[in-house]
Parts: sequence; structure tokens; C-alpha cells
Amino acid sequence: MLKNDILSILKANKGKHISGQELCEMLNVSRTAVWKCINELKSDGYIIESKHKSGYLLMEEPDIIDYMEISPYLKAEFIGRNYLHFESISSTNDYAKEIAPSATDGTAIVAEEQTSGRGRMGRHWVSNKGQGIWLSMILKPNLSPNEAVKLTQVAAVAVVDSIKEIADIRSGIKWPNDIVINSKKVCGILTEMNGEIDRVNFIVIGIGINVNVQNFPEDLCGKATSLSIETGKILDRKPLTASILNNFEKYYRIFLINGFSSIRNLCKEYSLTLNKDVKVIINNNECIGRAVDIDDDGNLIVVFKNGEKKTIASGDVSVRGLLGY
Ligand code: BTX
Repeated sequence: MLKNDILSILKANKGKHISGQELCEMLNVSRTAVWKCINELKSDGYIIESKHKSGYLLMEEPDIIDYMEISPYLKAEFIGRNYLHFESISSTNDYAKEIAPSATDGTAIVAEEQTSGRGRMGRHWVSNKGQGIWLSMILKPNLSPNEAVKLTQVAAVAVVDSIKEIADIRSGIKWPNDIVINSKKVCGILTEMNGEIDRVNFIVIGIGINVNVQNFPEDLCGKATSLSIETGKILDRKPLTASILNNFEKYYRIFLINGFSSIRNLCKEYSLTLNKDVKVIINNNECIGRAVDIDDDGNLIVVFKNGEKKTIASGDVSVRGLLGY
């Protein structure tokens, strides 16, 4: 796309004017075509100085996570290569499910804001404009549904690595789907599936990360945090978005080739649930036990006070740490 090419040239020449004539020659297009793209970039939020004789200078880039902005950091080969970006959407997971039947494997849907972001069991997910990464990925693996549920933990491992890589802070996994820093939730993962008993049609993995959120609604105070609150810095969402896609693709490939057991050690290493007392709620009954292991299927092994050992599958139960997360 010509607009992308012009933007890449302006970015590569930061601090230096580049003339309309140079752009035309480099890209083999007309002056009018260049002028039209520059205007489009300006209305996308790029501040571009246009000076008679010296040409165009990129002064400021908008804080948006569209494909043009994240692609310089994107190394993944198929995750996020089809990338749909929205200013505002009800829920990236809902949209992903809508388009999944005809979408390509690895399609990513990203929004600056979600007006009806969802957590598990219909819970609401706060998704403030421009302050987080609200992302869904469409996957079409050749897997049975009981294998597919393990992808939540594959995604969780990828997110922990990306947070470390970009924000330089350690986070952990509250089994199976929350990423937590200092006992507060910084990210939630929602995996949804469409399929038959023995076959998956598609999977949607939704990831919501609080990046630069400064204030949460009252009911989340003390429970939620953001990377910015924890690091004391405003973080660039662009490399973080790409890093999540890169790391997810890496672990997803390992999972597809070698199975969950190859990810298990990292799940255990990053787990904040293991070796802690947990409250397991099964059919409204609360039982207290100790989480002792994560097995090769991604289940949590809990030993209860009466000595009974149970295998807890995600989705079956609600697991709470006794001391917050
Ligand atoms: P969950 O059901 O484990 O967590 C939901 C609970 O988390 C809420 O009931 C609330 O207490 C708390 N919460 C709500 N918003 C936030 C927030 N921003 N930060 C921390 N805690 C919060 C977790 O569900 C899965 C969330 C997935 C969100 C992604 S965003 C992209 C995709 N689209 C979509 O609609 N959902 C997913």
C-alpha cells in the first residue's frame, strides 16, 4: 500500500525533510498520489510538516496500534499477518467469532477501545480507549476440543514473556487465565471455541492487557493494575502488541508439534497458584486445598484438607488464592 510505503520512508528519515519529488521517484507514483496519502496520514493522526521546497517531515506519530505501527516489530509469520484494527468495537472476541468461518488462520483483531469487553461467564472487561491492548486471535488448528482449552495457558506463557521483554517486569500466571503483578490482575485471557465433539472449527483467544491505565472503576481498585502503574512509566503499546503475537506464535508452534507437556514447565515456573492454598468452588461448594502441580493436560492438581487429591480442569471450577491472587 502506497500510504504504508510513504510512512516507512518518512519514519526512516526522521528529523530530515524529504521532498515530494523524491517520494515520487522512489515509489514511481505521481505528485497527486503522494499528496493524497500525506493528507490521509495527517487525518490518521500523524503530524507531518509540509514545507515548500524542502518537503515533508514526520514530527509526531499517533499512539495507535494499527498494522502500520506494529509491523516494524512483528516477526511472526502467520499470527497477526492478517491484522484488523478498530478505533472502537463492542468486543474483539465477538467480532472474531463473527468473521472466523471465512478468516485466515492467525488473523488478529485489535481495538483501541471495547464498549462491551467480556471476561469469562459473561463478566465485564474494562477496556479503556488507547490505554491497553484489546486483542483477539483466530486459530484454526487440527485439534480436538480438549486440546484446544490448553491454549489459554500457552497464551499466558507468551504474555508473561512479552511483559518481561518490553516492560522489564516479572508477572505470573494465576491458573489458568489471569496474569498478575503484585497480587493484582494486569491481564485476562478468554479462550472461546466453535466445534463439534471431536473437532475444532475455530478458536478465538482474547487477550486484554492494562498497559497505560491509570485509574480503574471503584470495584476494581485493589484488584486490578496496569504495567504503567507497576513500572511508573508510560509504555509503548506497539512493540508490546507485536511481541505478544511473536511469542504466541513461538509457543503455539511448540504446542502443536510437541503437545502441552512441552509448555508445562514454563506454566509451572510462571505459576502463582502452585504451592499455595486455594479455595476451589465446585457447584457452589467451597473446598480449601493446596495446589501441588499442573499436569501434562494443563489441569491443576489440588490436595484437599482431608488428604483427597483432585484433578481440576479449567472451566470446571473457580479457583481463588486465599490471600488475594
Ligand atoms: P475473567 O472473567 O477472569 O475476569 C473478569 C473480571 O476481572 C471482572 O469481573 C472484573 O472483576 C475484573 N476486571 C474487569 N476488567 C478488568 C481489567 N481491565 N483489569 C483487571 N481486572 C478487570 C478475564 O475474564 C478475561 C478477559 C479477556 C478480555 C479480552 S480483551 C480482548 C478480548 N475481547 C473481549 O471481549 N474479551 C477479551
